[in-house]
Amino acid sequence: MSTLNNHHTIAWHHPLDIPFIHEMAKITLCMWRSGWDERNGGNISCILDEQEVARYLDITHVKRTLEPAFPVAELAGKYFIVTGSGKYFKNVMDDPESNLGVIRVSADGQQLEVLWGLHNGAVPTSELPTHFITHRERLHIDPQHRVVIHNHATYTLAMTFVHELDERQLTRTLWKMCTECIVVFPDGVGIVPWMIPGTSEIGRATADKMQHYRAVIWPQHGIFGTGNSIDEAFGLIETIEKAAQIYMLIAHLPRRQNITDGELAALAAAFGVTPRPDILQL
Ligand code: 2HA
Ligand code: ZN
Repeated sequence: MSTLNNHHTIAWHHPLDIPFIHEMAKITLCMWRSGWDERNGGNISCILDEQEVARYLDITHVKRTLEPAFPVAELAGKYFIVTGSGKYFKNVMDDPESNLGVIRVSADGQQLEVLWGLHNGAVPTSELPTHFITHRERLHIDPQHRVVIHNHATYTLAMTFVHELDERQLTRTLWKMCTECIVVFPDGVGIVPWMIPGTSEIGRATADKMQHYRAVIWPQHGIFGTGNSIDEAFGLIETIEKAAQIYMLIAHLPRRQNITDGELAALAAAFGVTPRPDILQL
């Protein structure tokens, strides 16, 4: 790897010295170790600040351009670090340049400009349509939004086989599994129908849900979580997954006690969060 060292960029010797690349390598390895990203499962995209990218990479040098599935004028000029299509999360730490990419949406929104990584002709994640439309929707709602993470969280996926796929019912069940849940996702969890992954259609359906939720479940497939940072988006998925794990551990056992709806309402009040209405039965 060459060392860039001019007036605008900081000298660095290894991609893992770059904070936003190191953070992606760390989180992909963590997700793979959790068993949520078998083979090439899962994908991440994170909006980067132009100044932050320019500190480490030459943003005037476009290595190659790619066609997005559809024009993304609303994201024009934005920088993203993304996982590569078909890449294995377990390999990112050892070879970030083959498995990740830093891209910029061109000024007219018609092209993706590769600035770093995606070596050997690699392209961004197959779920880029879902990521892009989700970024667009979440940015409308929260200008601080930055991150979309998708993985195949095991118990969340298992739960979609045995629990009703009703957003209110599923959210209420999850809230009751761990005390922290209603505080972490007071807006609940959205669900789309089973659909073919990788398509603009599932992207649109997911992003429609993202107007109301920060996490969306794809039945029998996995979960999408969003947030203002990788920690926040990952923490959201982790918390939902923990609740789903508890559910799968106890669903078939007799229940002796529960967190009541009244207790959940009191908890939300104590932590200053407003739960999505019409879920708690008070
Ligand atoms: O990246 O997880 O949904 C592979 C997938 C597709
Ligand atoms: Zn997937």
